Amino acid sequence: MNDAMSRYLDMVDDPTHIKKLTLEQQKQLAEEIRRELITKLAKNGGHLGPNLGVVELTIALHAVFSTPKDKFVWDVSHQSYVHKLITGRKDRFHTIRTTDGLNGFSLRTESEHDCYGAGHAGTALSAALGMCAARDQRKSDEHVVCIFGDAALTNGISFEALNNIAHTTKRFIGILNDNEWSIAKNVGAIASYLGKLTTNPRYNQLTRDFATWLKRLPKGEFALKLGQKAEELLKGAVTGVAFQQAQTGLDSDGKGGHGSSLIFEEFGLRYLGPIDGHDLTLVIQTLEFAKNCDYPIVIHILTQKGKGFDAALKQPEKFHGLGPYDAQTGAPPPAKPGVPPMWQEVFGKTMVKLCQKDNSVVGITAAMPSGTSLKLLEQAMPERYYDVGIAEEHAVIFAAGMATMGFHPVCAIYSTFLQRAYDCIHHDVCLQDLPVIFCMDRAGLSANDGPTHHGLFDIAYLRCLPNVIAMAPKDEDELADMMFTATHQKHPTFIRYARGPAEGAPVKEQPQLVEIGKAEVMHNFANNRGHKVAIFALGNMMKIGRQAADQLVTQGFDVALINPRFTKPIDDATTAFFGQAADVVVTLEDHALMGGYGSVVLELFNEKRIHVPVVRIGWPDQFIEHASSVDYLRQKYGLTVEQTVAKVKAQFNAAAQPVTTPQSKLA
Ligand SMILES: Cc1ncc(C[n+]2csc(CCOP(=O)(O)OP(=O)(O)O)c2C)c(N)n1
Repeated sequence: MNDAMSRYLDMVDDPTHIKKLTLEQQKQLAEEIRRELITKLAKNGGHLGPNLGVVELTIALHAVFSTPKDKFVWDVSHQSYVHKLITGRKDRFHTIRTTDGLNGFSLRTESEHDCYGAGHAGTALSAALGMCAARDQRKSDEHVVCIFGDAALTNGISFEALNNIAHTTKRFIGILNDNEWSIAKNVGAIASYLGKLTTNPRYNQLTRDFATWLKRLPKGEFALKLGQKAEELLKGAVTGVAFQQAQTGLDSDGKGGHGSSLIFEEFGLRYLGPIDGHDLTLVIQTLEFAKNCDYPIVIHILTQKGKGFDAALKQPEKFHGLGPYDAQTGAPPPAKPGVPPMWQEVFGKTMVKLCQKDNSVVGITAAMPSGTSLKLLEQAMPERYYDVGIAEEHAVIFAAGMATMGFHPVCAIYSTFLQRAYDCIHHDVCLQDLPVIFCMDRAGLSANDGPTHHGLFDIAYLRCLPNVIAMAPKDEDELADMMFTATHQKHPTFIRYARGPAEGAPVKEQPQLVEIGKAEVMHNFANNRGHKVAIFALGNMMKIGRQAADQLVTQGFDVALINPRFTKPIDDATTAFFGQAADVVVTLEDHALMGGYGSVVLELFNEKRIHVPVVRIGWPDQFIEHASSVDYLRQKYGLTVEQTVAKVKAQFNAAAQPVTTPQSKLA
């Protein structure tokens, strides 16, 4: 039954079909789903490793519970692809993370089976508890199951939720999906603690009532087989000692784990595990048990990231989330020649250079060593590198603490994830005016990830805070200069740069200081009697600015091109000068228009009473969807050379029309 024509997967159009399959058929389905993941994701990439790890868990969840009535809340939700395949989206699965295709995360608008949207880590326990509270309020009976990874436990919000669960509800099912990996290897004391739970028989006692419950399963032939298999596997997965203890009640008070300092039990949650998360039989039985519990429970399952694909098992970090790959070998396509280095790579190399020269500089990442390339510092100077886990708030306050002692800590955090640490930026860094440096990666679009990952708001959320110095480099050489400049400041500094390839500018051997608040005039007016257009192109929008300038010059306009460099403090004098001299000003930014760089310029013109039309090019006031490419989205939303030129010309055409002022209307 495993040829392409007769797959069980083809029969599963919605989750009720899972319940109609026998256990053996469900196991076969698991293999088919693994194959589907490996082959379908090869073309466009995606979160392969995490999804290969939750195949049995997801089948078991749908075998035991019934969505959409019951609720599954996935933390981050990058591991919800199997859930998507089972919940009526398999025919569109090949479109995942592409234009008009499925989103790579749970999305409430995509399916009634996605009860909660996510993309940022650590939200699932709180959201699931909120659903439990709502259920209890309205006295309905649905089950809420929260699936969270071991790395979610490095996150503060998860603990805020854990602290609150036992006081809020009697019915809460948490599944701790422990594969020992965040994106990189999981870090910190909790990771070590989970390791102990897994390997130390003193901790992993099976509970007496669960063991009894397993033995009492109905004696039908099918169920008996399940029970026997579970017993064997339990012995294997949890160690013989633990299982015997559970059977005899040795060292157990019958509730399981009490007295063995299990952290979950201290939080008032029943802890069960660890169990083999790839043993479908066992996972189903454990979930059945949890379904009948009238107390909050956490089931600790052990899974392997990348299970079923050798390449992914060997390189869990690389296969956490990746681009296209060969479905047989896992190898990426050959690199295209002539592609500039990534912004991230230049950042990582510059960090090493800065740390080598300046003892006050250290690097901090919140679980993103490879994404940010801070791993280059880890490799070169591990003593100057900190991975604090998925803990952006902690990262920022930790940096603030170091800064009080004379250090220049560099927090490499994606623009979108830094949003979580906003109060820490305000209260701990800016209010105390500490020289923490923020390198805000992925400022701009993260096209195939979509709205949870686009970094389009940082200029707006930072510019209102006093003491901030905020910059955006036009190319990678200027990024290095800005990082170097930041290490010489006594104030908080923020540098935003995009995902992906930089501009191909040669990077100087030694970076140079940039004057704070000083723009760079790339090209001044020619004063040739053409209409004057001043283009302020921020950061990575310089390329579009340059090309738009060239086109406008060809069409007879007199164009000045300015690299603003700073969004705070901006270069008042240069900005005002060009505002006064130009007939039309253009601002270009890879950021939301509302509150962004264009707004900064408008405010300055207003203060200085400069009356010039300003064409602002940036992202509109809506959440931008995911798509196959940045170019597609820029085209769709008007951030292109052609549309910039067209808007400038439209501005002149509008100015040529007779103006209908309020007076002329009255007359
Ligand atoms: C706030 C936030 N910081 C960082 C990330 C990037 N990120 C995505 S998944 C992930 C690791 C998740 O690990 P875990 O929860 O253990 O799940 P696994 O992938 O191992 O199944 C990280 C750090 C994020 N999504 N959100």
